[in-house]
Amino acid sequence: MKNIAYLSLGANLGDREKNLHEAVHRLGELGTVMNVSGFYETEPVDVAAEQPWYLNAAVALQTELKPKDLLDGLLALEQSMGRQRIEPKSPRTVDIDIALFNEMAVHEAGLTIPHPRMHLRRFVLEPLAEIAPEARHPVLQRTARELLESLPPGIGTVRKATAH
Ligand code: PH2
Ligand code: MG
Ligand code: MG
Repeated sequence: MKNIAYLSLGANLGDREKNLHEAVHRLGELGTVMNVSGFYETEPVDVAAEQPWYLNAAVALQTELKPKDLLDGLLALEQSMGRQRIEPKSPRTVDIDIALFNEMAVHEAGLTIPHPRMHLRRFVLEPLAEIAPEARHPVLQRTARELLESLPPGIGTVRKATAH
């Protein structure tokens, strides 16, 4: 069974660009990378203290893994790239979140799909709409493009950084 997962990648520690490139490469261990967005320079949102700006991107991954197994693989990948979980939302070498998985809604311990805040976050929706404007949020019944267009302007600046 082939699934399509849309992943949101973010880094704001170390060589952010190198970290994202390495993460994309390593995602090949969990499936087939079908598409990668450009990299976006983004203002931190939802964080307690001041921290560096992020580089964010989106990836379409075709995978045979079930959602929970994909999550476990992503957490192991993050860890092997030196991610330290000091406290929630602290700066990180790489964070890889499952934004969408097919058009499934999943509620398990430690895993909610669609990602519960993806529809509010420009740093997720801009890269996602670049590679999959028609990807649909199964609960809100809106495409990535529609969700992006309905965001209020202003909060959380997002700029295209490189075409990678
Ligand atoms: N990730 C967070 C919290 N805030 N802000 C930006 N710009 N990019 C992120 O990837 C990000 C964030 C929690 O994972
Ligand atoms: Mg995250
Ligand atoms: Mg995460």
